[in-house]
Amino acid sequence: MEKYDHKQIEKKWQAEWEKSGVYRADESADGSAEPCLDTRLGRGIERPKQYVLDMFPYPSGEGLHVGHPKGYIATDVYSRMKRMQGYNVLHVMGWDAFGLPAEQYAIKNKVHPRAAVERNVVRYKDQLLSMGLDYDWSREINTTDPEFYKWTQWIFIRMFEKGLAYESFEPINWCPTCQTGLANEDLEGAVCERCDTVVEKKPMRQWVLRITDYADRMLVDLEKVDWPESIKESQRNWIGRSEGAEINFKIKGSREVITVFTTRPDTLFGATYCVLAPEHALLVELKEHISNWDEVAKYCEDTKTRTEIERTAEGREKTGVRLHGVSVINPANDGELPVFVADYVLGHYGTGAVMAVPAHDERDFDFAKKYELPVVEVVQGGDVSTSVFIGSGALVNSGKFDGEKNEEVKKKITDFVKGRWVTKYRLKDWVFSRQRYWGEPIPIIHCEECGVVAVPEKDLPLKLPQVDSYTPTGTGESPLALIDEWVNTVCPKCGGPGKRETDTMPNWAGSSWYYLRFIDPHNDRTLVDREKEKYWSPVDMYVGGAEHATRHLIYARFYHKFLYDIGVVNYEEPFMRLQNVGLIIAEDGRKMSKRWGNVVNPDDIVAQYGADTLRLYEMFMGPFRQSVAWSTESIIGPRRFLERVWRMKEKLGEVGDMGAGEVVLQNSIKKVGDDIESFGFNTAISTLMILVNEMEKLEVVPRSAYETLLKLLAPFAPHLTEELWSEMGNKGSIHLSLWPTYDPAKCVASEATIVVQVDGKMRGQVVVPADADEGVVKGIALANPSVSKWIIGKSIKRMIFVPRKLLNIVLEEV
Ligand code: ANZ
Ligand code: ZN
Repeated sequence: MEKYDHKQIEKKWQAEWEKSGVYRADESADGSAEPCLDTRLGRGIERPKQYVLDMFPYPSGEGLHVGHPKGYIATDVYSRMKRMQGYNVLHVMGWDAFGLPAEQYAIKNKVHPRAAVERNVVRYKDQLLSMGLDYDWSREINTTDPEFYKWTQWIFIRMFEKGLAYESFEPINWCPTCQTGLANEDLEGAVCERCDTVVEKKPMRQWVLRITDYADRMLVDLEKVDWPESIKESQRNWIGRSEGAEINFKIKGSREVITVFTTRPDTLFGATYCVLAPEHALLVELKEHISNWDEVAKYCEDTKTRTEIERTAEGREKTGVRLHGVSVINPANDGELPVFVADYVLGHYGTGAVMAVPAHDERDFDFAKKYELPVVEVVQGGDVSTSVFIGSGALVNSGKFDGEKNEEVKKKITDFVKGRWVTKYRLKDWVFSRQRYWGEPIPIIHCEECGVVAVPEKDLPLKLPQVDSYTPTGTGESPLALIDEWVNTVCPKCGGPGKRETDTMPNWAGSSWYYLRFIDPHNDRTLVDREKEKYWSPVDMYVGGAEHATRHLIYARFYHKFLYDIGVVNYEEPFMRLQNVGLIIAEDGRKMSKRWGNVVNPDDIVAQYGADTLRLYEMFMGPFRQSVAWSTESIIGPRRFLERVWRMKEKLGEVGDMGAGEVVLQNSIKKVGDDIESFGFNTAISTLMILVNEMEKLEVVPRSAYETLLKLLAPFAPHLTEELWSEMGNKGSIHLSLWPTYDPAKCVASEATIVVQVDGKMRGQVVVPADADEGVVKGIALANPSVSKWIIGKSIKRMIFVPRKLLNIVLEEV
């Protein structure tokens, strides 16, 4: 009997699929009134569309390691099942190739970024192809392709026309290492996300997108999407909507007022001082009144280089300076209060000024202790002489409001002092300028006569010029500023001399809308055909890392809503379902990285064990969302499993039935389908393993049962199943065959949840078929990383098994 030889099978089928185009999306329904039909059962049934998408990669110089494809394999399994179930599937791949990493790689390796990207794309694509992924490669896109970034620039111009892209001169985050301005989303705490350098605040001219205009819709529409709750919650926090009051405090002896923003107007009677942010414009206006101006001015100057994260860090010692000669009147009780400047109050949130209530606000409490300011309790329930009280309770020291519940007087007190009830957001406008070479040029021309003018649409794409030196200038200008022939141009409005904008876009620009271009990748008239878009959008299933929660996923939703408003797209949200992929970490428990020398290259695994084994292993390692450690040793398990499926063909018979195993078969059809649908790939695979155990007990394996097994396994092991399917004499690809259906009557709900103990301590739970024996339960339990981590490296002495309930694994003593 010939052995399972992945080397022969895999390359052969990859070439065959490429030739026959099995994974091409059916375009017959694109932009036409005709539905797309499934005729596999003879009569035509309408095929619903299914758009499955991966967060497309930046093709790095190092190529893929085994951690990268985990998400791609998952969407591949998912889209294969969907295709077999009769969906018209769109599953696509492209390259997010602009941005700092590509540029830094190019500088380090002394190649032009374009050449580096081209080379890396070839390598990435080869690697993905070797894994048998079912992408429709006829739709491949690359964000650095002028035909693509023409539309990235086009969107910018539309935003500019609507007043959503504007020039600003405010201090922004500046990374001294990367030598570029950055958005808040590019920071990890106080440091640059790319290079870990502490960022500075630097005043400079830049382009900014008015994402805050969409804050509310982005918040409300989270209800419309089926995303992990944790991701929705990070977006809610990032957007940071807060309701509260704006209240005016009159400045004594002046006509000016300090307007504060507070979410706790109920504590107004307990305010004992006010604080202005160092950036607050009133400070300069009050200069005449401030007797210690020099001290104040120095404090403000010193604040400039400190980031917000630093300023608001919990537990950081509070600092500030009192404004001598300035005081304000509390509108609730006419009390006279001192005023400070302190950097724990931020210039860009609320009104840049607060009323401080030390009894009920942590930061104010710390500050008041340090500067010996009074603490006045107004909400009962704690002991404010020793600690701050932030709970709720009845009011005291609050005039006519005494005795009322604090929660209920917020609006009443606001009205009492003629305040305004308002909504504020933490989200900031998006700093969109980068002073780097490798990005989309911002399509703007500066003219002395006309001001800022957009590049006319007919001149798009505005191509990135070839340069000799693309290293940053260090002056805060992009390298493009050094190319006179490029900078000097004609104003499209008046024909006079103009200068091109030299900043480029951030690497998030292309990824904010790329998913639309896959729908219509070769359209040179519009970004995407509206009818095609209507058919394919929104993305039904989107898979990628959770680290994108407050970056790419915020930006893309903003872009999408804008495109909706200008009539480019038909739906308000881009991604209906989202699944987060857990990391694969290295065997040593660290992140896989060249730096640690612990990288496993998928090419080696594919060569030695085959792509099908790699795929099965990655889906079996543990729950999809969790991070798991790679173990080259464990790959042999999935490989042996495939060999067993391969050998089973020797026992095939045309007739015969599964006998008692029929229930297992029926259950497996249901469970594998349900599990793939919910991204429970590891349990789908255990189900298949149980089914194979059952089938191996038979003298003769019925052909129909074997075919069902192959179909259920096909999404995970597409090459092996295709080979066996064709050997059995079937016409056409197994990947276009009908997904098996089950008979609910024959499929008893017979599962049991078994508690797994190691040396008597509970280490996990596994779901198994109710009649599973000790061996089966052991196999499933050991596949569970939370159990196996207690066992690795030790030997099992004996096991105590209580059917349907418990498995206790007792280890040898060491
Ligand atoms: C008085 C007060 C009393 C406050 C109290 C809180 C508790 P969120 O929920 O994040 O919106 N605040 C307002 N503007 C600020 C700024 N620019 N920089 C720093 N802090 C600022 O927080 C709103 C609260 O944060 C406001 O309510 C204000 O302090 C402070 F017992 O006002 B509060
Ligand atoms: Zn940096």
